[in-house]
Amino acid sequence: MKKRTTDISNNVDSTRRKFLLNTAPAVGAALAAAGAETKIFAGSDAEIPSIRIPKEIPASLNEAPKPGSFEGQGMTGAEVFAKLCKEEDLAAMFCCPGNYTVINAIAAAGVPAYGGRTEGAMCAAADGFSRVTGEATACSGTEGPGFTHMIMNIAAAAAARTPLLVLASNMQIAGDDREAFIQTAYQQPTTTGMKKFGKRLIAPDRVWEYGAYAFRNMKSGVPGPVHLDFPGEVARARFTDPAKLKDYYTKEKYRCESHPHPAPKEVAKAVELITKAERPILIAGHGVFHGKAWDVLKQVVEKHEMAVVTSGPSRGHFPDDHRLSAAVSPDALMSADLAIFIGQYCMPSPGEYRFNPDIKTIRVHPVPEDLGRNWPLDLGIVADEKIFLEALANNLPNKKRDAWTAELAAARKKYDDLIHGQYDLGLKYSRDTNHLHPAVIGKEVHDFLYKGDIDPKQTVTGLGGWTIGNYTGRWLRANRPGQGIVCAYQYGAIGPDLAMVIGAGAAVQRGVGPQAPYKGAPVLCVTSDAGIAYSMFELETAAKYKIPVINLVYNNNSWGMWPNAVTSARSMHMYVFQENLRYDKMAEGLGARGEYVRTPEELREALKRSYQAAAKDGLSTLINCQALKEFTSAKDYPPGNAMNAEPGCGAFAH
Ligand SMILES: Cc1ncc(C[n+]2csc(CCOP(=O)(O)OP(=O)(O)O)c2C)c(N)n1
Repeated sequence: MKKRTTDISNNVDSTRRKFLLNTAPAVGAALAAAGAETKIFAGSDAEIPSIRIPKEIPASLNEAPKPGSFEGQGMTGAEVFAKLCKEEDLAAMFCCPGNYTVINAIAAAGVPAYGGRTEGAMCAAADGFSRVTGEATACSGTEGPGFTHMIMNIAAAAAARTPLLVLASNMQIAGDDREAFIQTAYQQPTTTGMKKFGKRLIAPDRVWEYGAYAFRNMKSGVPGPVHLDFPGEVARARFTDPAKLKDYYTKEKYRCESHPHPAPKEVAKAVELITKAERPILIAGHGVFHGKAWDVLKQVVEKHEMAVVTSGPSRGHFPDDHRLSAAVSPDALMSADLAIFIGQYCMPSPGEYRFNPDIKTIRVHPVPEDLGRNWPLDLGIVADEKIFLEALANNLPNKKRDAWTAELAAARKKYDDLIHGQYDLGLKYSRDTNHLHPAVIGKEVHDFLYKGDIDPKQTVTGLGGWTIGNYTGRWLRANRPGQGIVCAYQYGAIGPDLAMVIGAGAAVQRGVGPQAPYKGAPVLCVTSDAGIAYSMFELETAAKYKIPVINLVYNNNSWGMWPNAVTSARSMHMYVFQENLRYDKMAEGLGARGEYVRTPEELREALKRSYQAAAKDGLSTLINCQALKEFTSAKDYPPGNAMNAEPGCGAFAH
């Protein structure tokens, strides 16, 4: 029998420090060092055992990969599929148990795998990992209930064009339409409208072929979710001879790396339009991030002095702190006379962007079908984003645009004054009420991450919530590729935020892609009290894998839409919660740290403590920021809640 570990210390901090001193930073090694005797949270009652990481976790994380082989017993269908996932560098898989044969095979093949508490949150975590790296990731759950729990976050990933592999199943084709045993679900119709490609596999010998379909779709053109469901007959089929598999050839043969090049006369036309314009603005969409085109982007706009604003679910592929960035100068947007959309996967309609209705438009996109949708074009070009930017770098002349850059700088100053004015007012409200106004939270986080001792390019942030999302969006910055994720991007889901940032944190912990220079750094999430309900339990997942997340909860005791109930006498109870809930204490119960703050000073100190615990010891913290629901209302606390200009920082629709 296992020895029961009890903790007789009442001093939680000193116990944690002892534990942390024994802990190495890297994932497997850290958890191996932690081992079965690790105490993460010390209860005061000697009879109650401490929360701890069981030895099975580090032991299984440190196991060497063991891919299947055609020798002997042969490979299962799941192992064949896992082999393809590994050869395609599937960056990570997030799952809850279910679809057992498939998840075990993928983990055994050596794909980094994570197990969490809800399938929906695991789907968001996989999305978050992809949003900060551009890599394809997977999520998985059991056929009926696990899969349907993911739906909101599959739809959010579709809106964000995430290369997300949705895997689910367990049941057998033999049980189709019979309600045999439990859980059978018609999966593919359920993801209609939320995927780029999907298939229920029915022929075991086509498992490799459909794996190829999946990665061809995720890695070509505009990415998007792919949904494969794996009945038992496919997952558990056995193959001892690769010749029995249909289309069993390598990725070099089942997809290609050829990308569309713009015609020279199209480049010449673009150069002419850009050179003639007085105030051009380049909208660098998700395709610029996916195409890793950030260096050539900077080269082009510096050479020719264009304004740039990033759009999409990932931010930072052009730095917000660059003098040519229009992300924090919304007043300049209206005077732009030429918009150059590059890699804008999800197009707004005119009026949704704060541009002059007469603005001329060039749009560069890797597939022709979307050109001209929603937004009228003066020039549409089918091209790979990076290849087009390279052509511009070679063909655009050097140009100075002193009037335009001066206007950008003046607009930036005006915006800065505006948000500082909101902060001053928020500070007054905070002092008057002894509750934290959202403008104060935004400014405190900003100063802490970008104005103090921390490298302003280091910390990945993710943002959700309604009132808090709008306020904090004005203060968060993305100064390098993959530094910021917009959790609510386009789909507007409340709640995936923390799970998404934990996924992003896993990518930072492993130093994947643009996260490599910041490997192991803490990540920070700002979410709401309504939002935390959807992801809260994943603090346990963060603790289990030692992914250090600092999670601020804007606790205004309500769904921020409560003003909708004001004129409906029997409604308010549906919009408000119990007041002063202790999300921080719940976090402690899940193996994270908790902080409860009501003043700017308390928040500042909590941020410092939390970052230190995260950076040094891999611990996560939930900072419960106590607010008042009335801060949302312009009548009670002007200016109340308002959405931000798009495109720019704080934009989330496009
Ligand atoms: C899953 C989900 N449910 C409901 C909504 C509709 N909705 C949009 S914003 C909002 C209020 C959210 O309140 P909260 O997240 O607490 O934000 P706060 O204003 O307090 O920052 C609601 C209900 C939504 N977008 N997503």
